[in-house]
Amino acid sequence: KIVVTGALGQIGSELVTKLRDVYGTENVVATDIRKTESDVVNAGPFEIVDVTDAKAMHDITKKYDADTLIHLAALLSATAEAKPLLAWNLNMGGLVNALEVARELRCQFFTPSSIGAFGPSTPKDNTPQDTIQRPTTMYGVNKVAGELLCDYYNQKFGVDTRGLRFPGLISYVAPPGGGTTDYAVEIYYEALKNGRYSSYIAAGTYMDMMYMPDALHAIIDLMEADESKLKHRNAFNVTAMSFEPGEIATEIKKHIPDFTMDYNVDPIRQAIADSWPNSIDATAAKEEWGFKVQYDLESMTKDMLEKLNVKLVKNS
Ligand code: VAH
Repeated sequence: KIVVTGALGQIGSELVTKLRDVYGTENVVATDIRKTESDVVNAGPFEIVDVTDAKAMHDITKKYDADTLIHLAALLSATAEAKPLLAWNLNMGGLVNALEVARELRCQFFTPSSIGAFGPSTPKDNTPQDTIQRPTTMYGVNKVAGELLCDYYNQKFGVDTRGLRFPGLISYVAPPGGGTTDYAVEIYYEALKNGRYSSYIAAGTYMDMMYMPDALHAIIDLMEADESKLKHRNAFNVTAMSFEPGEIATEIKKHIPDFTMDYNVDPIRQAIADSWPNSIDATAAKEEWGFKVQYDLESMTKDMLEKLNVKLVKNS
């Protein structure tokens, strides 16, 4: 059985559905701090869990006799920068609670890292798997500390911890909350609803991105990989594409010719984006567990606009 924290978040809301398809609905327990009217809550086992409550996490994992813990509950970069102490307490407190549960109950463990784990002194182009990591955001501090803590639990206690440094993830099911890369999701919603978008990230700002279906496959492929083949654990660089706002706007215009974009840069999220790489190198992931992607900017945009259009029409 698999327990997922943060199951109602951007990754969780799609990963739970995917895991239930692959491993069976009853084998995937979704947990989050709140309940919503959604398939994640109504279509399979769901529990309210506050990840800062170590006992609650332990009891739920034990109740379902889980052998895998996927810890997704966290504050993303922009929210973390606005509330750094809350971010430290939730992101690090939740992580150490989850790692303790994995140690005590012998669970395999996954938690995401991010391109946010790199900073201004990291090589910006084709950022290597092993390189300097001095992030200047609270989110980045949390992600680097999280990577080190997960490696420590593997080396010290033998917990099978694995992680992925995700780029910006683009999805049409649950929009992200509080991220810096969220512009690349919002732009599709706005293009369909209003035919225009005002980007809070400046032209020419390159960031790595990935379509959610590829991110879900990467999590499952990594967790099912032969442990003896892994030279790295926490966490693998993974990416599908790197683009700047003008390029995604141009791709959208191929489908919505009247679409226009202008810029209203948010200095806080721009500063976060400027501290991150332009593009990262995913060779280690490809070599050690066969990482691959299906979607590039063109195929993602086509699929995203089609699926989002259906969703917006249905909800209108
Ligand atoms: C964020 N979407 O913007 C997340 C992610 C690489 C970006 O970590 O904070």
